[in-house]
Amino acid sequence: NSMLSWQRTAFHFQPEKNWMNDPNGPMYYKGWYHFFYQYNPNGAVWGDIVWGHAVSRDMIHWLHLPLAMVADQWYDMQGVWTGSATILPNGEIIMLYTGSTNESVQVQNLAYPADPSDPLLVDWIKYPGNPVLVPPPGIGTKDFRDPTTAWLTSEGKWRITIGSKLNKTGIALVYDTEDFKSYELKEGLLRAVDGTGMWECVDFFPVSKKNENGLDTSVNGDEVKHVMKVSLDDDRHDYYAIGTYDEKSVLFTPDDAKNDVGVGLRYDYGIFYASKTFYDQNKERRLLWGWIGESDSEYADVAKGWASVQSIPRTVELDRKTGSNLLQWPVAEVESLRLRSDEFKNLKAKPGSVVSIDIETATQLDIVAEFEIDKETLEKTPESNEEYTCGNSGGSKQRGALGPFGLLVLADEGLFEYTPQYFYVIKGSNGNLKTSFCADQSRSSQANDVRKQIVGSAVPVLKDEKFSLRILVDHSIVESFAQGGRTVVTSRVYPTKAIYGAARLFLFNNATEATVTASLNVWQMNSAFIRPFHPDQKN
Ligand code: DQQ
Repeated sequence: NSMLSWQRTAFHFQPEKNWMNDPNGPMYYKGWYHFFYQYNPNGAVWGDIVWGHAVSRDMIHWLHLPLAMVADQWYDMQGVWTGSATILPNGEIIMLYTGSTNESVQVQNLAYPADPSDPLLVDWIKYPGNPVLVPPPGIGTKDFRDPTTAWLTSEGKWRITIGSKLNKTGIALVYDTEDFKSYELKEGLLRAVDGTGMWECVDFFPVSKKNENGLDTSVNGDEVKHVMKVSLDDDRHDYYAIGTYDEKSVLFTPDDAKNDVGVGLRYDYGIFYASKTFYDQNKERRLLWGWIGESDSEYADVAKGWASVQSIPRTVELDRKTGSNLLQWPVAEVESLRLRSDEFKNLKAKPGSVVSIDIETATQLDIVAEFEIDKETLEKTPESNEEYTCGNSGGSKQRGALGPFGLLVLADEGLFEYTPQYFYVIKGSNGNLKTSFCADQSRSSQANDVRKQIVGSAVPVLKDEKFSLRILVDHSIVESFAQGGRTVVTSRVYPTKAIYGAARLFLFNNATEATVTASLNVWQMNSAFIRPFHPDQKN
């Protein structure tokens, strides 16, 4: 359907057609990044789930490969669901995934490459003794899924965790294994949080307290903190907590009880779900993949013949300045797509103004921007006890003394359509600034069959920091990283006018008092090659 084809991405991963959801088993092997994903080969809606597979040298340019695993056994007849890869010290690859059986029971299965010498890992073998795990007593047969990457215990066993629930309490079960075929259920739970419901796609990994390097999943000790992430089936968002992992008691304890697993911090305050990290031993970093769904109707998905994209992989590290949140940032490889750049220095935006940013087209962009509020206004603005949350606000139209200000992306010349990515700043007690970062989708499209929310969250802005923003724009996708990736917001937007050459970029300042000074670097982005598979490419 060519009318809707502009919404396809230029540099975000997507299959040629049909439905995609969770990222599965990401890893780096013999020079290639492997990416598997939940895929419906038969249509643009969820169902008939199997594992799609693609490989890349840089996670930007992809080669699609044949389906890695299909639903051909009693133990995965209703779906080859989400799973994770573990690379053993001897280089062997272990894939654990959830199967929905012929009776719709959720079980865990083991698979491995048929030919480990094939860097593309085209063929996969399912272990004949599958399933290796069935729901334990007391756990619902449909509440037991998404095994993690395994990590080593100090006694040399492998440990995994699997999400579940007990009534409305989200829980993570823990198993130890020596051979990935037989498992011992540990007493107790890695974590349990009341009221959070089913925990899907649990992820558990260490981050360094010392530097920006990522760590292998098995690293533990004084120099690391642990991160636990859950995907809440009930509200469809990915929540993480930072804390400590006690191997002996098999327990994760969050640093801050308010920010426990499933109730505090989110990876992304927009649309981003079922994410999964892996350790990239090639470049010593931890990378995060997340499923970015659609905000349009199922009807529109069927009409366009596809649904969902994947985020640009993000590096994840502990924010060593705050110590209390992660930093996410698009992998450096995406910068290889940068073409011409336009630089704008010290643009002044008066209260209540919109300034056109003179670049050619604005559908494929990488934007780096910094903003400052004029000091005089900051000083004379009275302290206020206003509370602001993006979702309950009037979006970019709600005016305060010091904000909102930011950028209008995917806008058309006449401003019939635009999607503000903005900061809202409040001068609180003792002159401390409280900052929110939000994306306002309410005027993103004149179409009426799409969801248009105002989303975002508080973002720490430390003393002497400017307000900073990185935005990737790719047709219907906007990924925004505020303050170096402390707060991230991804939007899917479906403009009808701001498409192709008609898309524009604007600076705006809707504050009533402050003048904002902005400096921007805007790159036009090349399209990535995403190539279909041809059988003769196999060898
Ligand atoms: N998607 C998979 C499940 C997982 C869910 C099925 C999360 O394994 O819990 O497609 O989106």
